[in-house]
Amino acid sequence: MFYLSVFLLIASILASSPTGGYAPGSVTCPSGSLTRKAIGLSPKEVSWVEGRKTNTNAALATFLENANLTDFDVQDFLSSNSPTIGLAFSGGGYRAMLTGAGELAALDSRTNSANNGLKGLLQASTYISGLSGGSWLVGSIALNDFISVDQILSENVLWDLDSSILDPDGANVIYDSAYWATISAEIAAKQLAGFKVTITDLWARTLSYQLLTQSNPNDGASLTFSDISTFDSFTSQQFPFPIIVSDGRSPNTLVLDTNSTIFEFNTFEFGSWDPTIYDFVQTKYLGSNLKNGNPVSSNSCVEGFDNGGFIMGTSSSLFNEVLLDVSQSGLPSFLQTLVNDVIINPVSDLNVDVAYYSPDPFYANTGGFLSDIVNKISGDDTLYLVDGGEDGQNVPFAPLIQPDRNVDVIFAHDNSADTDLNWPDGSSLVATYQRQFAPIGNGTHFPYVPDQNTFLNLNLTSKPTFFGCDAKNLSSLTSDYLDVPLVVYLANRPFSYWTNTSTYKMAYSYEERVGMIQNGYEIETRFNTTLDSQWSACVGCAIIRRSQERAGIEQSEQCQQCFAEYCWNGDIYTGEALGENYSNDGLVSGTEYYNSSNVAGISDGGLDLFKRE
Ligand SMILES: *[C@@H]1O[C@H](CO)[C@@H](O)[C@H](O)[C@H]1NC(C)=O
Ligand SMILES: *[C@@H]1O[C@H](CO)[C@@H](O)[C@H](O)[C@H]1NC(C)=O
Ligand SMILES: *[C@@H]1O[C@H](CO)[C@@H](O)[C@H](O)[C@H]1NC(C)=O
Ligand SMILES: *[C@@H]1O[C@H](CO)[C@@H](O)[C@H](O)[C@H]1NC(C)=O
Ligand SMILES: *[C@@H]1O[C@H](CO)[C@@H](O)[C@H](O)[C@H]1NC(C)=O
Ligand SMILES: *[C@@H]1O[C@H](CO)[C@@H](O)[C@H](O)[C@H]1NC(C)=O
Ligand SMILES: *[C@@H]1O[C@H](CO)[C@@H](O)[C@H](O)[C@H]1NC(C)=O
Ligand SMILES: *[C@@H]1O[C@H](CO)[C@@H](O)[C@H](O)[C@H]1NC(C)=O
Ligand SMILES: CC(=O)N[C@H]1CO[C@H](CO)[C@@H](O)[C@@H]1O
Repeated sequence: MFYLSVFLLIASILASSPTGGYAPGSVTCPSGSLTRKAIGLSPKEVSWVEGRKTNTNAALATFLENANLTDFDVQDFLSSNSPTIGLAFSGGGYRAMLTGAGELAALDSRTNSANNGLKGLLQASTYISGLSGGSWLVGSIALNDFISVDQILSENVLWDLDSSILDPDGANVIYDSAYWATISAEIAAKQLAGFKVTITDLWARTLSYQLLTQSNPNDGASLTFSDISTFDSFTSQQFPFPIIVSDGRSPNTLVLDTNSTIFEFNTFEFGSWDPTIYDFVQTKYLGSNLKNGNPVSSNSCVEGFDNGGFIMGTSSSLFNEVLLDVSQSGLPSFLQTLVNDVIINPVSDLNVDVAYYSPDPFYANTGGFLSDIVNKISGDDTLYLVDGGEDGQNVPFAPLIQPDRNVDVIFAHDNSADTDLNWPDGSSLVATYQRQFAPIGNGTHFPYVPDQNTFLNLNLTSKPTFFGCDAKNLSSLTSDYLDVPLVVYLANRPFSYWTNTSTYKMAYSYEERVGMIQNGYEIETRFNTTLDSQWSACVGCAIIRRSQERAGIEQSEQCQQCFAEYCWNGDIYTGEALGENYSNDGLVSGTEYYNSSNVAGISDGGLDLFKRE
């Protein structure tokens, strides 16, 4: 079974990048425009989601039947309602990837564990988004034909993080030099094919050795993000629609704020819903030279630019910084030049984390309003993309709050390092909440959330918290308040393992990986439901809430109790700051759901470069 899937993967890899390697290659252009305005979903996504709904409805029926909701008729409900569920996985390096993996595994019906009350919710979800470290999770799972976390752990072929990317085989210098030589040749080939390369290409290739299958003869060098659309598990709509997020940034600046343009990659399309771009291009033809969406020359389109590792590398480009520490003496001269350029050149230094998308697919398009901002990010023939968490929105909500996607409930997995001790404090939600009020928000909406102090001091990060529980109260945000998703917020928290490792910890032993993943599983399941036997019913109440509000159905007594327990009720913390005491140990000491004797200490060998995600 395993060998068979590897074989199938190899077969599809051979069919992707026309060069059979990392370099993109020329193909004949398809007819017609390769871009479209961001009006509605792409026809391909519409038809995929339609197929997906059959599967999610069946999985949701099973989940709701098992969740033991009282005064609720599952079949009756599903005969006229079909809630759309989105899952979001934040950035935060391997911490976010591994903790997120445990959270994901808790929702996966394939996970080999006792009933946890949530299994099958992955199968019931329509969308899954990731950025930076979260993109490694979503991307590597999707690009490996939706492999399960269980399979990754038991086969131990993916996510080998025993040694850092900088030193992939420990002390084995010969293996290392072969590794760097291969990577150098691949990136040089991309450059030779006429594409600008940056340190993001180097980051992308190294990352692929860990995230894409090692049984693959070229470690994902020719595996593209558009290839996902050819996988059996995708064409039969077995798993949610994967989306990876990245930010646009003007060249030679470090400015990123509310007004930054957010880009998404999905297997069909790449582009932005923001008014600054408001355009999508077919992912498969990224790298093609387009004018107003049409190929400049009909026999010179490009395929293979949308390399899967390159897209994950773009979303996590903050980690380019790590590569500046690599021992120069071990590197081929081509890579030495690439790395040295950003070390010694002050202008390049500002661009250390930039990925070049050149030619810019949206160059010379007619643009949206806010065209001054367009000119800054795509004013020449290159589109400049950086790490998806750099705008402070470290949980990738943007794709899930697009009204066209009709998402009813978002499970927000926040593994950010906001506090000094690397725990989340809700900053990402605050940033997404605020963005809706700027012109760049362009009709997206997000429920009310409080400030970070409230998150910490009212225990909104110490157990799951629901936001936007009562749609009517969102009528001050939009008249379409019933379409604003309810957010189930799950912040990183220690149960059996210290999952607040540094964002820049670059190596994890097998035992550390298992510890991180298990703690993620416990975050999602409320410590395997031991803290609340009603947890799965409460999750069910959150999922059905918007449908019930649309139909004017009163909540059951049980759901009202759940909402009293898990909804943020609008309170703002104004008392004496507990902040310092809170961050002294990252948790409220003495809580019933935390037992320090279960938590093994870990040594943190991570680099501490930035504290942004
Ligand atoms: C929770 O469930 C997981 C998966 O079955 C298991 O590995 C772990 O030991 C359980 N933890 C507790 C505290 O029961
Ligand atoms: C639902 O109830 C059944 C029967 O009482 C029980 O076996 C099952 O564990 C319950 N499920 C959950 C998620 O609590
Ligand atoms: C974002 O843009 C709007 C106008 O387009 C402007 O009013 C606002 O000040 C900008 N915000 C930031 C943080 O630059
Ligand atoms: C937060 O949790 C702690 C520990 O369980 C508890 O003592 C405190 O009252 C809680 N605060 C609020 C506002 O619920
Ligand atoms: C309800 O809406 C008001 C604004 O009208 C807002 O200040 C408050 O935080 C909201 N409450 C909740 C629980 O979302
Ligand atoms: C915070 O901790 C200090 C000692 O570190 C203690 O004196 C103080 O009472 C604590 N404050 C609260 C609100 O718990
Ligand atoms: C993790 O959190 C604990 C408790 O808050 C703290 O003692 C420890 O220093 C933190 N570790 C890191 C790497 O920040
Ligand atoms: C904490 O865990 C240890 C070891 O699992 C156990 O012996 C102890 O009773 C637990 N303490 C509490 C307060 O639950
Ligand atoms: C809802 C909304 O405001 N949508 C706008 C988003 O931006 C595009 C491009 O400027 C407009 O055409 C839409 O009307």
